Amino acid sequence: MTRHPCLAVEQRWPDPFAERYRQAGFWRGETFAAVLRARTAAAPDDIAVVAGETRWRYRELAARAAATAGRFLDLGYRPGDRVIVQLPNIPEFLSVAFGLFEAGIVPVFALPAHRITEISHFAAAAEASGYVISGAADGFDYCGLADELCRRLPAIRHVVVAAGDPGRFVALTDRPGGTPAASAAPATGPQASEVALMQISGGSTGLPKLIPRSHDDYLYSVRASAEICRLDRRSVYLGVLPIAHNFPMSSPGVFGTLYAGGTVVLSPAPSPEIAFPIIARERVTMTAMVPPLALAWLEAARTGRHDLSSLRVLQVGGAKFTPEAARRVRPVLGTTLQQVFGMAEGLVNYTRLDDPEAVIVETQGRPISPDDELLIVDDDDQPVAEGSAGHLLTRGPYTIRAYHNHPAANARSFTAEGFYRTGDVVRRTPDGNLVVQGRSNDLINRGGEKLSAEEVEDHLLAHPQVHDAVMVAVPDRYLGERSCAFVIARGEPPKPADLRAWVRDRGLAEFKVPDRVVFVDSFLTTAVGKISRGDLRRRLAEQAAPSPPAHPAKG
Ligand code: AMP
Ligand code: DBH
Repeated sequence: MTRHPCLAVEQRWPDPFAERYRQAGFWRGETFAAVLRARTAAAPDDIAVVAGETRWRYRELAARAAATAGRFLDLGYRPGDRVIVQLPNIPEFLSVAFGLFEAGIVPVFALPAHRITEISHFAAAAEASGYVISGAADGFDYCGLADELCRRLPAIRHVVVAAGDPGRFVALTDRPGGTPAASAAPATGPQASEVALMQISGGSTGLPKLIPRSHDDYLYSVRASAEICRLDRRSVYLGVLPIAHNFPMSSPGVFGTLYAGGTVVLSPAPSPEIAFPIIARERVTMTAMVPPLALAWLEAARTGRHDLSSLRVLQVGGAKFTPEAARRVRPVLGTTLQQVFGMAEGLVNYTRLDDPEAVIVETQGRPISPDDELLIVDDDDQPVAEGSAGHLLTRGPYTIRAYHNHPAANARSFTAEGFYRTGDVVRRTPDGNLVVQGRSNDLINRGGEKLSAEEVEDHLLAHPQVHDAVMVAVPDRYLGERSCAFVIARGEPPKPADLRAWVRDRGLAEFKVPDRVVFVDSFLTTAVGKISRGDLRRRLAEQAAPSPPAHPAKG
């Protein structure tokens, strides 16, 4: 029997909801593989992907995806199997993704910044049996990471290196004894109601969680996003953020661009020095970025050395973009700003391209779907007065009902009625747009890169000279937030730089290393009896210095 990647019972939308979403035409029974087939049939010679000198037409992308699907099936992978994909912005990202979609194998998209601790956690949580990397990229040796992963997790049967010469696609390790029991290759492709891929949550408590997205729900958000952004065959989308992230992947991102039959251009790095010449050369029409990068682009564009006249839409999201910075986008870059407030769990809000300038610069927009249900509630889950700030809860046709295999997180993150607790504090303006006011949980948003205070604290606590540690967000002019770890030493305090090196050496992504380490004798200056760690974090955040310099020295 071939196992198909079905949603688990708790992840399914209850029947009346599923029926409504199908009736409304949101869920169309389309799969990612069918979308690529349709675009390829319609315009096989249109350019699908550009990266440096590499240009793949739709038929070439489709052929490579088919070859990838065949290769994985030959290696013994079957629909429903899960594979960790950790690739930078290279064309093979898309041929691997569509290849796995076609075979019904579920890619779990890790970020290039993730390191062994995170990758082994994802692989274990997803029960992954394969790992796709690019070899070396950005000066980091992913093969070394793969070796370590294989040592830790015998369930990883293959490491696939998909990069370099575009034709190359090799299994690095065919691990002895790892060949799966032969089962028939699937007679039919995956169904739209099944899991297409898994995204990774920023995660406010402890380790990141896996987010299962079905073809139906993810493609709805991709298609509707492409419509909101008016993408078509002539659109040229520049991927500057790592496209493994949900925002540049699907809002509308690279998938939305391919959905519309447009061209995806991949930038090897997000800096203006690299990206501006690419925009000029490829006549890029749209791109997406986080606020700190938008500030850098605004600064660089003032010199006006590059022709950015093709750029029509600049999306900014992932963290709060201040109205002051937002106001400069049109005059400096000559493009329409679109604010995007989304989450890998589902809900995405956009300002619309023809909104009044005040809405575009002052709000984070409104939901994609008329069936997105939003509640803004107080600490007791009761609705706040219209216009007041409160916790945002949501459910709808592309917001998950449960994380992958994580009952404890599901109990915390979803209400009994199936609403997802976003952890964001928002208010709604009279015209229905959302303004993000802050967070209600202990997720630190470092310029769009999310990290859990608790996850890093656990690593700090493992240090022999650390008695206790609490990490908080401190406001920062450039990144929005930075991390500051308050530490009570055991005996002689270690050097802050050594403690930061300790966290890095534990195999965590660099963005999780505390920006500052402050040693204290105790966490509380006043006696307050019992206090939750959450309260403690909030108190320490208030004590922390308001804002370090724009480019503080690490240490
Ligand atoms: P993640 O869980 O990693 O997908 O990150 C989603 C979170 O990023 C949201 O819940 C928000 O806290 C934050 N976020 C995303 N876009 C924006 C935005 N435009 N403004 C403020 N916060 C944002
Ligand atoms: O921050 C995010 O996760 C995010 C931001 C904008 C996102 O997932 C999205 C749009 O889809």
